[in-house]
Amino acid sequence: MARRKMIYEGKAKILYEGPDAGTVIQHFKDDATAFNGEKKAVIAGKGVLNNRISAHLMTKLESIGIPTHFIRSVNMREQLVRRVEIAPVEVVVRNVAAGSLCKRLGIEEGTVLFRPLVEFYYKNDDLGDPMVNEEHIITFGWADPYELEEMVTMAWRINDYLNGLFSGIGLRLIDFKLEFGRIWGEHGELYLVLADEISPDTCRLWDAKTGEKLDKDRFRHDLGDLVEGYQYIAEKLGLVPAGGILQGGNVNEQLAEKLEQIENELSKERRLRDLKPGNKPRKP
Ligand code: AIR
Ligand code: ASP
Repeated sequence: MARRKMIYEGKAKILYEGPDAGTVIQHFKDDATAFNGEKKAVIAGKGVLNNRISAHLMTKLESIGIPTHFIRSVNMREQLVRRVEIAPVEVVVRNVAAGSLCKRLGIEEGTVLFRPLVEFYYKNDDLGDPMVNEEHIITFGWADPYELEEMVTMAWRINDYLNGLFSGIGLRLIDFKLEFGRIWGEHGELYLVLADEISPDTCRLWDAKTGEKLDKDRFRHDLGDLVEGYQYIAEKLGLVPAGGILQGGNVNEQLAEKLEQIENELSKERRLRDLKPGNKPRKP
């Protein structure tokens, strides 16, 4: 393959220039980090599973009218996405208390919140992604009031939809983090789309019956094999066959490529789709 130009390397993903203007290849690494990069490991299979899970969830969300950056899967570790400018705001939605909410406010882990809680964090590694409120976001221009409103509206819809999807397969969606990106249209209009990834790296998912934690908390708090948890989620979503895609600790590449082909067959006509009309274009 011709040398590709790298645009950005993050903790868990690399972005390369895509084949067409306005596109990017999003590559999922096997690297796992936690606590702002303090804890690190390379975990075989993580990238492949996150790529598949995120592609699937983005496609589902697109089908209910959430505009996303996702275009199509390229191979077992990579997907073609639209090039966006990421807003430096992480939107977290919580249904059940866990993680930093418990730490910060002394709430018992597992407490069901009487309504979903939306929080904002300033995306800045040097500062450790501090929690901020709407006033900070608007004062410092990280997003404008219209964008913020759109982000929250989308976050609520995504939460409703994903809650249903996961509860239907015996999983509880505890919380998750979203990132949004801006795309400029031909006439200078601005669109906001869901970007980054939705995967067990960015969601907490517990088994509904046993309460077992299946997400990245396994790595953060040494709760068990990370890939086993991710594979279980992918299996429940119908994305990998029972037994998973690992063979003796390594990815069964032949099987993974075959699954990718099937997925792309299904989405052959899913090329550069039009941006969703529900996402009102407006002047920046
Ligand atoms: N998250 C936040 N920053 C990075 C990530 N991945 C996700 C976590 C968790 C949710 O946001 O994976 O699902 C809330 O995280 P926390 O640490 O604030 O409790
Ligand atoms: N991915 C982030 C980090 O490396 C946060 C996390 O998921 O814990 O610190």
